[in-house]
Amino acid sequence: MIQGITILRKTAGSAEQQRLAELFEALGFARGTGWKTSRGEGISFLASMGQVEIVAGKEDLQCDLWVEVTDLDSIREILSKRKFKVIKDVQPTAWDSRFLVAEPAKGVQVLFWQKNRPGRHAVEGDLNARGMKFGIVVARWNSFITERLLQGALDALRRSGCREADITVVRVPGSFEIPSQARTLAQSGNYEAIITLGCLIRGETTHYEHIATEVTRGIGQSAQETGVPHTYGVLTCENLEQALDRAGLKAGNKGFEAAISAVEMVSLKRKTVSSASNGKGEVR
Ligand code: DLZ
Repeated sequence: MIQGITILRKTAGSAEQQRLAELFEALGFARGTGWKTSRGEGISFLASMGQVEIVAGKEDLQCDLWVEVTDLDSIREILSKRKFKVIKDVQPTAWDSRFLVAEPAKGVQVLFWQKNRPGRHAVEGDLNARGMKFGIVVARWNSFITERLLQGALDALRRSGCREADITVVRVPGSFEIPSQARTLAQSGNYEAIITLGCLIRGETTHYEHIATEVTRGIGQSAQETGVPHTYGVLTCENLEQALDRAGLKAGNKGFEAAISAVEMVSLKRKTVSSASNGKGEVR
């Protein structure tokens, strides 16, 4: 199983390395776990969305790192303000995007690019959770499954840059108790989103349908009435095998998905609330 992929690039010296780190922090990357020994230092950054791309054919742009961004012009501004070297200024690519290339440290070239969007683009939340506060409500019933969902959710939050101190985990007896606790957390005003995790298995649950309906309705109602985004990581399964699949075995981890959705919803809410309040309907 792949745990992570790291691109290593040696800098000319520590000053260059710090300068690179400064750039990535200015762009909103969250710091990962670095290391420092007598042999040197590694400063790591977490990418909120990562991919490995293997390219064949015609691609002339050779850079150490490619970073897709939502607003290339803001990146250009940050680079100028912080006096980072831009070696290729904003220009079109051959694939309906725009890019620029910076050299934030000697010999290290970073390409930033943004897809062209026809007309006015849709507003989307980002996946950077730095500075966001989350409440997680997790049911103890079927804890064999729900603890896996919780690990998935925590993993997603950490990887998108959320600090441990900004996450509160609350355990409730069963899924039926999730909505009321979710509402309590939402009403406290201390959290920007609530992530709900539980597991209902038809085989062992009398009135399965009623409980599932009630839990779903309760979570939705809490979200609507408090205005705090809630995301839904409650599995409703026929049997244990199906539950295991959805808790990380074969069909992803629903806890991970619920946490990523929470990050996106907080970001989206921040953007849309600020656009509503500036009166111009402008969202960046
Ligand atoms: C009682 C019960 C049953 C039978 N099955 C489940 C289940 O599959 N998943 C779950 O999260 N909770 C279950 N519960 C517990 C109820 O959700 C609730 O905690 C209790 O009925 C106490 O109110």
